[in-house]
Amino acid sequence: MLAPKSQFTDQDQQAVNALRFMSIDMIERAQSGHPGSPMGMAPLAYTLWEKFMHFSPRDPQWLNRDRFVLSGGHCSALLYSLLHFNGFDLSIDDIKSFRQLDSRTPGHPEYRLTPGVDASTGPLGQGFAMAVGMAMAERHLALQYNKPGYPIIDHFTYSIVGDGDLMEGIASEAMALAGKNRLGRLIVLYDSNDVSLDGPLNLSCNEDIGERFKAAHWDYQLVTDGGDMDAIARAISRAQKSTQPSLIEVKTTIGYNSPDEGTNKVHGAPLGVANLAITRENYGWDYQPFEYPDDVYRQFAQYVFTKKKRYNEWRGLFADYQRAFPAEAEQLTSQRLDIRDLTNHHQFGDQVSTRVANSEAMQDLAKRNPQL
Ligand SMILES: Cc1ncc(C[n+]2csc(CCOP(=O)(O)OP(=O)(O)O)c2C)c(N)n1
Repeated sequence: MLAPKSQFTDQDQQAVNALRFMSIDMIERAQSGHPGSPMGMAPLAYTLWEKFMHFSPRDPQWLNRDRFVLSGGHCSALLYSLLHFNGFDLSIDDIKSFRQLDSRTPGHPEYRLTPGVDASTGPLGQGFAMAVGMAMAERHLALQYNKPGYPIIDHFTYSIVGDGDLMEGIASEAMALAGKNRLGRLIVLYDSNDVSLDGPLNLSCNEDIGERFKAAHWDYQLVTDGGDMDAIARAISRAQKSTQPSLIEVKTTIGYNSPDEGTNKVHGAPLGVANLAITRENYGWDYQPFEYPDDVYRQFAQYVFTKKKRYNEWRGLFADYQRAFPAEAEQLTSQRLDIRDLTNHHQFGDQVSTRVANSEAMQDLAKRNPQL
């Protein structure tokens, strides 16, 4: 029997390698950074961004864009490469300024500093928890603002997490909350490379992650080959249909195709001149640092072009919504809070915990600000 035809072409593979080499080039130039995971997870990130995620590089704050949280912020070079190739406002000079003071490409991604970055990450586990919060926000906004015939909020929240993220306590707490609330529009891809900062993962952890997530009412899938983009795409398609939050564990190789692949040597240091030369050869990558073929730019541009359709449709739908429900539309897009119901619950000098006072203020605000 013939194997089913792949939906990915040689051009896709070259674009994946461009993500790898841009990440490597940035780290090499800065003489600082984490090349291993970007190299291992480039195929899964590419599949997610190009084949599934809805975004608009011209309108990075689009209200109904799919959210993306790179929980392991140390892998930022990969995120910046994705943003650059997908046409966000992040130039090759920004890329070359990786990890320099005042640049838009700091060592760990920062929300509001870099267009297209949805969350500041770095402390492991926190990005996972922020993704859970974003999925809860999506659910809340959809319930508050969608009207029959006007599904103005219906995006997915995606996150890529690593071994270190899932070891953190905060990730367990957020996992439980997401499972309990059946956040079906939350899809987490787990870059499962069995290597962490100080060596093999099993130095500190031999937990069955899949069983843990299943116990918390998540949908769990395993992709055994992190280079198999068709398998990754099938898993994401399936996860999109689940009414539970999804964890897709993708087995990858840290520093894939470099001399020290599969070890912590490639976790947090530049490859170095000698190993980089071998890596270039292994990939057949004949380009100079920061030189990427036009074909690669064209390949990304094609995907970005196809994303315009949904964006434009949404703009049309939202324009109708604004006419039909002007008050709701204004509330949803306003950056201001209506503070008319904010009242003094206490006299100066009262003994009241900040937790209680905060809760009272939030409840007051929520009366006139259902977008909160
Ligand atoms: C809470 C927290 N503790 C420690 C660190 C330092 N740190 C950065 S990356 C890393 C290892 C992460 O391992 P993994 O998720 O497997 O990443 P990979 O080795 O695959 O790049 C550590 C311990 C951190 N960023 N946050």
